[in-house]
Amino acid sequence: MVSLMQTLQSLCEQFKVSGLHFEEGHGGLTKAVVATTVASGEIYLHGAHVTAWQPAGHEPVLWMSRSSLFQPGKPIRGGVPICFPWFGPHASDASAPAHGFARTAMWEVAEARPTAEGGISMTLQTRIDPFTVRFTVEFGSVLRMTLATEPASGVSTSHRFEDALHTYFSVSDVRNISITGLEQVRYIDKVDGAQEKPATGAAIEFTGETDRVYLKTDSECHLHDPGRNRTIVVSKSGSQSTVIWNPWVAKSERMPDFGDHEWPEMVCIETANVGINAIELAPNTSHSTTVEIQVQ
Ligand code: TA6
Repeated sequence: MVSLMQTLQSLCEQFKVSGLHFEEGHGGLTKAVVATTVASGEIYLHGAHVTAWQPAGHEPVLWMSRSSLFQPGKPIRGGVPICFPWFGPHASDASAPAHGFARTAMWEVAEARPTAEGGISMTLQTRIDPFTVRFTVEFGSVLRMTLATEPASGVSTSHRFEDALHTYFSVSDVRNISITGLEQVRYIDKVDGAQEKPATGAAIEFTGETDRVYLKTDSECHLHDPGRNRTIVVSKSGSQSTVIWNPWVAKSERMPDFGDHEWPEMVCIETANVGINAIELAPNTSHSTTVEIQVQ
């Protein structure tokens, strides 16, 4: 499949949907802007990266760093990075980009349409050998995102991949929130030697750098934020791992695209298939990882 790079003009001509337009975003990167009665949002073609979602009647839900880069070859910091076809550092190649190629790849818009409730659904696609991936985002009263992976044409053998929708949530203060839903799940503690630890039986609260990979779980998570007087519900399908992350002080200071004082503003709840939950994709099959986010 050879497709011309989509220009701003070609996108505007091809996808005429009320409530959707394309414009030049930060760093001159092309983004789609959604503005409807049910929700607003943004997605960059760079990395198929959702950078904003705000359902009608609520404050913005996703967090973006004010230090984020917007450059070819660099990931955007915040919103919903797509981690694929591996999560974290590459298992054997130290020169390979963290979290894989998807979040710095150029994706193309395959579809854009209105939804029954008056939102917008968009599908972007790219090829990351030996896979093709399609990312469908529904900007509505619920933010629904699906990463669908299948073998690229002509691939006749099985291939393993990891994936994660690495969602950054905006919170009043990470020291004053809690996350429920994972009380009964074992996890790998990446800030304590990647030890596997037993279920805590308690809600997750934050008193320091937190980087936990919960395995073999399809649990729904609730992010309780009394400072914003809201609970954010994160439900999923096709995902057996959930990652919870806040960098806290020292790690924030080590990341050039993350402001030193931004860490209290965010928490990541990531919908994933990593480690023992990685996917082995057989020829002529596909896998979809879906997350649905809504505000109560
Ligand atoms: O999801 C948590 C994590 O794997 C952390 O270890 C941290 O590295 C974070 O992802 C961000 O990774 P990035 O490559 O975007 O800086």
